[in-house]
Amino acid sequence: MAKPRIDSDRLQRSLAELAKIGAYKDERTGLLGVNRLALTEADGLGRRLVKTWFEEAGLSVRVDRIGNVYARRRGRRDLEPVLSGSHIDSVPTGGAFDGSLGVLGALEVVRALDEARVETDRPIEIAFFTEEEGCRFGTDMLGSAVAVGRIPLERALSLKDRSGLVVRDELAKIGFAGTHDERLSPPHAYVECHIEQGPILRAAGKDLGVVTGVQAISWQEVSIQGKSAHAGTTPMSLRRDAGLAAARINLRMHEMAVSGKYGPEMRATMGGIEPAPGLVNIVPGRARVTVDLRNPDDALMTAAEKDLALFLRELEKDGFQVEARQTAKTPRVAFSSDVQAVIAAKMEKAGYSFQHLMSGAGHDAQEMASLCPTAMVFCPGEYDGISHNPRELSTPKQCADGVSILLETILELATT
Ligand code: HGY
Ligand code: MN
Ligand code: MN
Repeated sequence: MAKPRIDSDRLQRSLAELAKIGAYKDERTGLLGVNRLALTEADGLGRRLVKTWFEEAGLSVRVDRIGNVYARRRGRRDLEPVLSGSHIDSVPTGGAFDGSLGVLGALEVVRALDEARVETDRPIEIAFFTEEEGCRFGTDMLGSAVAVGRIPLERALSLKDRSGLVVRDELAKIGFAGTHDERLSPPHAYVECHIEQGPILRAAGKDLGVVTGVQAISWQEVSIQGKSAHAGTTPMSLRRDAGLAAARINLRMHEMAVSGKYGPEMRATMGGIEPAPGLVNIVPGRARVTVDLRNPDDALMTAAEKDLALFLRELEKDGFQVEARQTAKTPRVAFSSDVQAVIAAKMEKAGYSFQHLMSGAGHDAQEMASLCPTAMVFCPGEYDGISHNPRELSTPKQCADGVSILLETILELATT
C-alpha cells in the first residue's frame, strides 16, 4: 500500500475551477473575486460542480432538507464516519479559499486515498453546509446549525432575504431541496481545514494553526425611525435625523470595543448602514443598520449587548423609535483537545511550525462541536490574511500544507 499524498496541483485546479463560478472583476483592483451568495444561481452551479466531483470520486451523495450535501467514502466497517468539510457559499465580495479550501481539501484527501488504494476502518464523509456566511438570509452557519438541531428546520426554511425571497423556495429553485433527514447522526469526529482569514499565523511566521475554538458572535439588525424633513428649511433643533442616530450607535459600538471595558479583544462592526431615502437634500427619516459583535468571553459579550441595548433606549428618549432584532447569536465554543492533539502531533511529525489559536471567524465546525469531537486546521494567508475580499490568497504551499495535515488527521481518526 503506497503512502497517500496530496496532489497540490490537482487541489489548485479544483479551487480555480470552482472560483470561476460566481467570478466577478473587482472594479477598484481589477482582481477576480467570488460572489456565490447562498442559494443564488451561482451557489447552485458551484454546488452542482462539487456534487459531480463527489460522484466521479465514487462517493455516495445525499442532500438533506436544508440543502446540506454529504458524500460518503465507504470504510471497511460500517461505523460512524469521520466527517470533514466546510461551505461553498461566499460573501458577495469573496475570495477563492474561504470555505472552498475545506470542501475541496477533503475531496483531495479522498482522491489521494483512492490513488494509494488506502482503505480505512471507518467511512470518511465530506460535507458542504448551506448559508454558512449568513449574508443573504441573516443567520450564519444556517445549514450546520440545523444539522445539529440548534435551529429548527422550519424556522430556517422560512427565513427571508432582503427582497422577501424565502429559503424554502430558493433551495428548490437551485435544485437542492433535498429529502434526506436534516438532523445529522453524530459522526465519530469532525475536522475542518480553513484559511485563518487574519494576520496571526503569517505574522508569527507559522506554517499552520491548530484551532482551539471560536469566539462568541452576536448579530443584530436595528431599524431606526426618526422624521424625514427638508435639509434646507428644517432647523437642527427640530430634526429627528435617523442617519445621525445610526452614526451615534456606530460610535457607541466603537467606543465599547476600544475602551477595553469589554476586554481587549472585543470587536464591533457596523457593516450595513442604510439611511432612507438616502438623498442629498432630505434628512433621513429611517435607517437600517447591522451590528456584529465578537468577544472570546461570553460574560463580556452579554455585558456589551446590555450596554448597547441601554444605548438604544437612550435614543428613544431623543424621540426615535428603535427596534433591534437578534439575527445570530453563538457562544464561545471550545474544540476537542483530543482532536487538537492529533492535529498537533501530525504537524510536529511533518516538521511544520505551528501554533494554537482561537478563530476570530465563525465556522461550521463550531456547530459540529456540539455533536462530536471537533477541531480545525488553519492555513495562513497573504496580505495580513485578508478575507471576504478578492485579495484573499493562501499560496499553493500554504493550502497543501493544511490539506496534508487534514489527510494525516483523518487517516488517524478513521483507523479505529
Ligand atoms: O462571519 C463569520 O465569522 C464567518 O465568515 N461566517
Ligand atoms: Mn468560512
Ligand atoms: Mn466567510
